[in-house]
Amino acid sequence: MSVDQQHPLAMRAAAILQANDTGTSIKASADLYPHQWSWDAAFVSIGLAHISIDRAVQEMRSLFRGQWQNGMLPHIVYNPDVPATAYFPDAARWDATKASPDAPRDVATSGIIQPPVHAIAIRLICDRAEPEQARAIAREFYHPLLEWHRYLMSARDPESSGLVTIVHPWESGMDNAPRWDAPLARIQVPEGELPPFERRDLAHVADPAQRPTDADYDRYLWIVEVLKRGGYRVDRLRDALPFRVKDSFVSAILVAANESLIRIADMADGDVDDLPIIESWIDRGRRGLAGQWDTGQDVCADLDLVDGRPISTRTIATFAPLIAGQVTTDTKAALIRLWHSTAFTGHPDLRWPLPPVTSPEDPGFAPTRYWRGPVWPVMSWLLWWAWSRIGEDVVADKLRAAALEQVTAVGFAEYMHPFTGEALGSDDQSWTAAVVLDWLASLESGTR
Ligand code: 2M8
Repeated sequence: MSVDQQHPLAMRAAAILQANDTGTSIKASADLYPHQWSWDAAFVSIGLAHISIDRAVQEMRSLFRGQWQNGMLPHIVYNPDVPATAYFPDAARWDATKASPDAPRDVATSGIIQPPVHAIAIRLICDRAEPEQARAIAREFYHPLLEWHRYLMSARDPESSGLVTIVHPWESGMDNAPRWDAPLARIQVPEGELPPFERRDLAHVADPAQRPTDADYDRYLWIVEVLKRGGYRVDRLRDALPFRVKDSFVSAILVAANESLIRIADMADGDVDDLPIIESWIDRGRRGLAGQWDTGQDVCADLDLVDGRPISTRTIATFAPLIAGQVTTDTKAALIRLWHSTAFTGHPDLRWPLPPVTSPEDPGFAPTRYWRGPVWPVMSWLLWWAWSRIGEDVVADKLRAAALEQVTAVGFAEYMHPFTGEALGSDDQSWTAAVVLDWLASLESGTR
């Protein structure tokens, strides 16, 4: 599958990726995010594969340079050429190399994770490569991916629940979602314990109201402090961690990623003894997710491990069973109903029938604020991919058409106002450009 490089939208998307390319990796966005983010890099590589397979592979190679000895793939790989003042928290704030013997010695990284979409990306890149090249890519990434997933299934699921524990809202990727309001609100930052810091993000958006509040930032940084002091040993810190949640969305992505990993193992001629292990991870994930689905409310809940209560806010995370795939007939019917309902794409005020990350019917909905209500093109892509995967082509096609219309009208913003369509957050966001390339390529080839 390839994309018509003369298509005006494809040309704009490719130009953004090129402008954000530092040579070794692609900045998540032009100004606001000047380093390489973990799940951004995976989505970016899916788009890059339509321009150059080699460049797509390079993107993932750059990210995996940051992988820790314990298998953890950190959420940021810092570019040493970018001044420390360009983004906060900078690498020094994490101090990963000093705090943990597992952190790489020669690459500066953060000390937390992001959703594990990487195996999905590698599999898609392989699907687009010639067979010999695909085998080489699979061989290169199979073991790093296996170790990454093993870390998630062990250090992040010591209970063998099938659900991944996140210890910071940033680990969910949906940093400021109302899902995290209750667990975050209870965190008290001890007086005088948090080293001072200066936020850099507010300088890059039109209105500070599009970003998290200062109170949220204090708590985010306090969690970083606790993690750092504990050597980033999430498995040992356990009860000492102020934020501990079983995240259904991350868990569902891991199920889908493990399915991709099986295919990668096959292409890489991986050790056949690994296969039952990966299959058991998939089963465990599916069982865990099934336990989170609340039929009465049509919600896939998260679980707050600190107070033991489910978190049932209405965000796109509730489509976790769809992302994990293989849904039962009843769950599928419920998901389709929910999707078309006024809680998501059927809301009468929407500019395009695209899912706001938080439902307009959730009390935490805020249409302009980061992860609390806008439409994120990259999330539209993930859900499009998921609907296609379970064979719901009509839903998927409509979603892709609306998403392309949105970007054509608004540009390659980080997120958009669901009602007015206004561009919000950062301009020229790399993953927005990347998913547009993938959508265009899928349209041209008639495949999904
Ligand atoms: C946002 O997160 C970073 C922190 O990691 C930030 O707000 O500074 C989130 O949208 C996250 O999901 C994304 O990966 C990152 C870069 O696009 O920005």
